Amino acid sequence: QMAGLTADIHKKVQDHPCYSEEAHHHFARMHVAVAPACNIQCNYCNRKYDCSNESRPGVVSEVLSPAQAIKKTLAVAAAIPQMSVLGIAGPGDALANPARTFEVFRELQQRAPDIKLCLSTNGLMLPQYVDQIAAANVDHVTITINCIDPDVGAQIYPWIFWEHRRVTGREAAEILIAQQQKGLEMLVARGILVKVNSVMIPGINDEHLKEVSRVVRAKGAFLHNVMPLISEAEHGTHFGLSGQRGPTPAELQALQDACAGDMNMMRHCRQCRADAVGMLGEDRGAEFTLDKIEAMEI
Ligand code: CLF
Ligand code: SF4
Repeated sequence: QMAGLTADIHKKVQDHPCYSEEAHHHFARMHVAVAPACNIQCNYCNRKYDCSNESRPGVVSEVLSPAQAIKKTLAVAAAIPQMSVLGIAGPGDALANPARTFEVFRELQQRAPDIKLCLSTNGLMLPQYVDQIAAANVDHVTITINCIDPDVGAQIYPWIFWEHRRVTGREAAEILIAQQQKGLEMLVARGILVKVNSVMIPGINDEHLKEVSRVVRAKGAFLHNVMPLISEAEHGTHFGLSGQRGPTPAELQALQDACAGDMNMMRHCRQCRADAVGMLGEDRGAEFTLDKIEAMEI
């Protein structure tokens, strides 16, 4: 599946547990929850919980200051030798909290240059920050792209916050889609590896995601990760409360197979929390709570 990579790309993916199926058996990732604000509303999100663009809804992460996040990262890196990647993936949107996000990246680049930096975003502010992302040595960016058709998007995103005002409906989806696609092209042009996450929402974007997959591949995305909508009513999301169902495992796999004709598919995503620590599927966060970290000498 990953055959034929250039040496440069191989180097970038070989120790990233999300970008390489093989690497996830040997390398760990961690997230620091430094990004509380968000600039859009997704119908599959409950804003009280973590960003479900990148993670499983229904869990809440303790928000850290940049200084606390840096200390935590250094502590985890010292304790878990397999820890190769630091990601910022919420609990809101990394680029809706740019000062906090880039402070963490800048400091870590100085103090722990071996740790790969990873960023996950809804893409709304991506074009404005591509230069800063490249300057921060971030090699891996995930954009959540659920549609390229604004009529589909209007059913997923009730509003976005754009240029100091709230924009709703089809117009909101149009702006978000344009920003995501432009951001993708700009990242690819700078040699940054892009993973596209898509949330599969039966009856809304499931058929459409095949076209999304073709388009993002044509623009140079490296990997596509189709994740199932999680819509239990207790998560309190719009979709959950309105009775929208998530896909069955068979439906998810059929769509992943259909998209796989076009590009590398990620099939080992564990929908991690915004404060996840450890190997994929493992959560060692309880060993690194704030009180424990504050007590450590780093
Ligand atoms: Fe984190 Fe995401 Fe980077 Fe990985 S997670 S910011 S790319 S380091 Fe990975 Fe977790 Fe799936 Fe995300 S398994 S939810 S794809
Ligand atoms: Fe929620 Fe993430 Fe969507 Fe923002 S981008 S509304 S935090 S799922």
